[in-house]
Amino acid sequence: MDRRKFIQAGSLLVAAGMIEPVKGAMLPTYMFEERIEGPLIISTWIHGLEANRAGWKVLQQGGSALDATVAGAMHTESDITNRSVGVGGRPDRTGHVTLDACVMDGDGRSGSVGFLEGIAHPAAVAKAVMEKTPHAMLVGAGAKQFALDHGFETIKTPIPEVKKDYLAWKKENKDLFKRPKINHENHDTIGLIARDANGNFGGTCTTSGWAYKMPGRLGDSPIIGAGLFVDNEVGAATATGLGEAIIRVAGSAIVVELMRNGMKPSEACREVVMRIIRKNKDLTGLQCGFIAIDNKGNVGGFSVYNGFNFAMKTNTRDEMVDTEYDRKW
Ligand code: SD4
Repeated sequence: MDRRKFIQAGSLLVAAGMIEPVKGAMLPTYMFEERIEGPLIISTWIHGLEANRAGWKVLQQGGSALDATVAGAMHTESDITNRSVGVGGRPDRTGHVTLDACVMDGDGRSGSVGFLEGIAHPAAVAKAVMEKTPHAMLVGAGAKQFALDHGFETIKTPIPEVKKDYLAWKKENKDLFKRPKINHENHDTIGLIARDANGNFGGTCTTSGWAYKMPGRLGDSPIIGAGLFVDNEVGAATATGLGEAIIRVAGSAIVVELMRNGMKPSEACREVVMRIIRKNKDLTGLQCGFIAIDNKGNVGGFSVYNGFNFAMKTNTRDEMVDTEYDRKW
């Protein structure tokens, strides 16, 4: 029996009351039953389509998976309509737009920046941290100085539309600890993972983080093992959603470890999402989603709530994929 039929048969057995479903969960499913050959790049959310195309150019020219994901991330960082990444990002509650990003390659090299203000491409700065320093992470004023010393492009943030929204928010919003609603209407962090023509993996994650966060707050996106993890021996995973919940389960690192122990990408993503669900009594607004690729070319994802999707580009595909989820909004 092939896997699709197996899953359908499983669903029928559940419907007929012949097997018990896991409480509050769906049967594990696989987004793709084919094993994808050759280079591939996948990225969170709809803006991933264009980011993937930018990354694909690098892959087509024989470039590395890491460089492809950085190119894709930089594309999204330049998009002034994106409210959670780069130049168009929303500020913290004091009006400062602070950007976070990390990169990792399949040999375990990584770089990261956090709380970086006024620099257009945190993903590229994260890569420079990896390549040009003995460190894994630079934050705040030090990260900015490093970026300036290395000639990275500067920006003025928040951009006027974002500042207008911020001022309106400040007037109306007294509940400073309210959770953001991260769903299909309000999302944008981009996590990209890829496999290149040599079979090497790489990934990048970049964000302006939780809108109106406390100053100094970092989410999962610049944290290696939380927002991103890559290992050529296994594959790669990246995350989007409420960073605090993702950090607390070491999300992307665990997805990769579960794949190392034999789970398919969707199963591994689902297992980490279910841990998040078990650990958080209040799931109001707590959207988190993971996507992953394994070194056999299986691709998958899973999210807490419906509405999460990812973009996928391969030699034959250029499309959005809806992930499975545990809860409905
Ligand atoms: C964060 N994970 O800073 C990011 C936010 C996000 O879609 O993914 N938004 O917590």
